[in-house]
Amino acid sequence: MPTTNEPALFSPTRIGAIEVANRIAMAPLTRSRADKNGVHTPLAIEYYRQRASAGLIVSEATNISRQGRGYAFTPGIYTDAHVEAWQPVTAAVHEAGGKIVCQLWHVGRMSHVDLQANGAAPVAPSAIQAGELIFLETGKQAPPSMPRALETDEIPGILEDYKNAARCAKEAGFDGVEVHSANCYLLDQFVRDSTNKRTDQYGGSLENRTRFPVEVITAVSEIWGPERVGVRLSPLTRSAGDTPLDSDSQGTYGFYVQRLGKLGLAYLHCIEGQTRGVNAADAFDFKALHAAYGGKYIANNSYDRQMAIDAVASEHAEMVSFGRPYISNPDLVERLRRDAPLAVPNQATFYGGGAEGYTDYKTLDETVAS
Ligand code: 8OZ
Repeated sequence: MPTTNEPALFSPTRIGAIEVANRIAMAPLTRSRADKNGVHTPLAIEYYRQRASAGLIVSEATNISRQGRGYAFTPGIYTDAHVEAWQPVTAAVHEAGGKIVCQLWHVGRMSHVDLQANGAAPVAPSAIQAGELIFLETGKQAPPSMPRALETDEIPGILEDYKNAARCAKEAGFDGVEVHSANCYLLDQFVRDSTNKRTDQYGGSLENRTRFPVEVITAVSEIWGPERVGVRLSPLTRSAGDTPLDSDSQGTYGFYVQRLGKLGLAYLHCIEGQTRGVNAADAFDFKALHAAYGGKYIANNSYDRQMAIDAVASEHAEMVSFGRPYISNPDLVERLRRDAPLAVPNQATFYGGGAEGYTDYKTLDETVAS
């Protein structure tokens, strides 16, 4: 049990309807180790089990549909095979005392015809091509294909895909879902005026640009109850460096989270800066964003131990999530508790491959014993 003078970071809390053992979350981490149909292998069971001492695990971004897939070997949550592969993962996390939510992902324009059914073009709010690189099944990198602008009457079908994925996540035994509305993927493409040039009710005004993301989150909440639904945002992320920001990030995301604040969600999970870059609390007022949202907030992006302790103690955040440190420190909570050194992850094994760089990182106790 935590001692009374232990920082609040290590104490239990409740985030929406989810009771968590501590305030440390594992951020979603794309590891690209599923099979080519997005079905996890048993290695994923061990990987997530090893990390179950996190108060909350947010699964790696998980495709809600074939259309929503943009990177080879990322997992899905829309077929029976996906559900059956995730079931032992969630069971293992629960057996080890942890909680896990499924991150629901549609990449929008960040895809390639080779990853789509029948070589179809990826879909987006507007036909504007992304400048980054993505991985194909051949292992080669390629620029995303030119996307096709969604017809207004296709929107209900995508909402259905989100609902189907939310139902599948329930069947797979997750504790909730996190809607991926960050990192310049489909929902973020709708929010930003740089990627959304639509003239229907899903483009133009702030109300219109946030309409589809709010519809998705509302639809998913109908399946789970809003208190088991979180949302992830990244107002300052340019994806791999090329995607333009919104012309008024503070105003746009402030408006968006005000709408989200009315839905009674479990939490808002915010990447405070360029994803995988430095924390940029000086470039954007994340405290104002949290205040505009008004509910529980999970802070993310290059937090260290002291920053995390301070963020929870000052009530900037209810929880702090860690991404890359979780790759190489399965027992991150214990290491932070003891203020022990953190192992550095090997970048060469971030994406793709097998057990190496995935399930072979040791806990502190295993390191000391060996
Ligand atoms: C790294 C590589 C591929 C995708 C994200 C899902 O940035 C991702 C992702 C991360 O949200």
